[in-house]
Amino acid sequence: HAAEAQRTDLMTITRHVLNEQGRHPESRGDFTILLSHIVLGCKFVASAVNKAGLAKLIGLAGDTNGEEQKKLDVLSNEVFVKALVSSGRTCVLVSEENEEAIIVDAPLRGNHEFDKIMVTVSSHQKLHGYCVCFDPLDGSSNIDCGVSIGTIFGIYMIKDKDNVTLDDVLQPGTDMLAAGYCMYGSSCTLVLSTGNGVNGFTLDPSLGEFILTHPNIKIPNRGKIYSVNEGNAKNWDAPTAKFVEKCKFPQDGSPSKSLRYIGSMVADVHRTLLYGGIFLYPADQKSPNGKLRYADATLNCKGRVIAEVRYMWHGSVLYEVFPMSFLMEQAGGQAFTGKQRALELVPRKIHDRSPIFLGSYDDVEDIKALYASES
Ligand code: AHM
Ligand code: MG
Repeated sequence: HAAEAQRTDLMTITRHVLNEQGRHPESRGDFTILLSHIVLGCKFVASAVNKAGLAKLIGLAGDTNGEEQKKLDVLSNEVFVKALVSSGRTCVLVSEENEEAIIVDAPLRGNHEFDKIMVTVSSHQKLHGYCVCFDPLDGSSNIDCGVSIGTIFGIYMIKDKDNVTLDDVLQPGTDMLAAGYCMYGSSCTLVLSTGNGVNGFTLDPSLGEFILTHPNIKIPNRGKIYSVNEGNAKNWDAPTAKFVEKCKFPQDGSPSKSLRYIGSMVADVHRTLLYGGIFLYPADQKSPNGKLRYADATLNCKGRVIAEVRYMWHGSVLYEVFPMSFLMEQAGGQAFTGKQRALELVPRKIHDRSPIFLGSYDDVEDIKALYASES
């Protein structure tokens, strides 16, 4: 009977978030509204990703005038920006695809008449405004061969939505209100935390709804898998190299770990969250004396050389490192930069990057110990 009850009593993502909201009597549903727009973006991208191969080969209906199809990442970005702005709850958007932060026009920050009627706020009350940092479609190298890709997002509350500045975005990850990702894989899975554990929802295409399939995800304390681009090994620093050596040739009698690396952060992190283990995007010292300089991505760069930056930082702080670190901690794991707890970073620029080690609590303890013994 219990199994039957599960099948007929569907916990959709909206219902779940509304339930959570019930614990905060002061809340008026602004977050639920924002989230429903994010969910819409994810559904759109899921459908576009599914059609992408076909669209390329035979073209899609409606695309008759020979215009080139928009690249999926560009299309996804447009969809998310429009969905977020039309939620009427966003003040600032930071997207991997946009060099500058998008400051939402004041009338669209939840002040318009429609909302005043719908949400019945009295004149002295203000609707909540949010900042959303996102990578609309991460894992671009995997798009054309049909391997899993994903959307990543992190959400902050804006303090004063009538005076929005970039400082509202350049906050430590510990200030984040919620974070999540959606993976477009063999199934479409949305993983979300609003600071009260982590839950996973799978898209039922026949219903068009995300259904709670992975309640209260906890990452195993130790895992059997490590995940890293070993092609960069010659540029690793000593702690990373030692760590990976130990994964392959453990000295303490424990079994060696398996290597899994997809090259889509969402897919690699999702597997890490469910199976345990560690995902590494280490600092990359690309010179014999460790001093060669690569861009720190302040220009949305992909490896463009500029002066005086020592490493090529990989994970973007705002829309990769913070959301994934938030989820890991919420699931009982850890996230570390090689120097500090990842969520305590304070980004100086919106496209700042950082090395990242995240996953099972004990596995991350090991890499922390190696860095500590180095300094
Ligand atoms: P993208 O922003 O071009 O999509 O690249 C981001 C992806 C991440 O998802 C993944 O972790 C990383 O690039 C893999 O990089 P590499 O192929 O250098 O190992
Ligand atoms: Mg990316």
